[in-house]
Amino acid sequence: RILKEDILKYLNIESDEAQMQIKPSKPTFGDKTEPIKGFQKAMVKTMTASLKIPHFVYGDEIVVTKLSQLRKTVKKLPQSKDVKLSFMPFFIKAASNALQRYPIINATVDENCENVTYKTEHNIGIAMDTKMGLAVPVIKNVQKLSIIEISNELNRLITSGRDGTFSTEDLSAGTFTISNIGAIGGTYMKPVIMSPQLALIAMGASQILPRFDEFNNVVAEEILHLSGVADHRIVDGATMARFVQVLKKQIENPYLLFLNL
Ligand code: CAO
Repeated sequence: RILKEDILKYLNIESDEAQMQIKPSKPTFGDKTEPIKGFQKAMVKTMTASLKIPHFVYGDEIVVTKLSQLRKTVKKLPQSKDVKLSFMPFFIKAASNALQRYPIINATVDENCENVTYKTEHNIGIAMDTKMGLAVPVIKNVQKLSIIEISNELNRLITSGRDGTFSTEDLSAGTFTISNIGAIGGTYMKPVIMSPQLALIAMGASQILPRFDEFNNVVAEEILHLSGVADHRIVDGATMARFVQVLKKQIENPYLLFLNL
């Protein structure tokens, strides 16, 4: 059962403010027309362009039991009391490690689909639900950052999203995107590529579910579902599947994030 407090926690807002946001807005009488502007206008342009691309969707489940335990252990450390370490910095690092092995996933394509550019920087866009609407700020050069550095940069961008203070630089030069829709809720998604990028992954909400262990005993595991999409003109299903399997292995065995084996 999802408690109201859980929803408030996910939304990260105070209860009075939440009352306003969770309750459906009061019915108004008469139709209302308003101009499409700002981030929504950008969404019209980018999503219309993206949906012209032949996408394929690929999904898998990821066991995050060990990652959750790691987060709980880190949270208890006195030196981490000022660090807000959600699942995201781990997902971002795992994606970057996997991108190193599959550079075609971190490439862009030109408008007429004649040239592919392999990018050296892992500039990972984060789909973000901000008060202005959907924004995709970018964490630059993830391949050079530690998980704590990624977390600090993510939290800076979350604050900018909340305050409406993104710079143009924050919103540009993405080479791959992650959408953590699970922070709000939901299991599966069919995401849309951020053209000219070639792939994107979306993470669902983690759930405790029964699974079999190696001795065929039923055990409780924390599981989330990943839904990935790729531009099928350039990326084939097998490459995307291999990329996701590397990423999945890193998330399921978090020590691999540091060793990147
Ligand atoms: N499953 C379960 N719990 C999750 C979760 C998931 N997939 N993702 C986050 N959570 C938990 C976090 O662990 C945190 O709990 P604790 O405080 O106990 O650690 C809580 O939810 C709040 O997380 P958060 O939202 O503050 O932080 P985040 O780094 O996980 O996510 C951001 C940041 C920006 C990705 C997220 O806030 C957001 O905007 N998500 C929506 C993305 C979106 O709109 N996608 C759609 C794109 S297409 O329109």
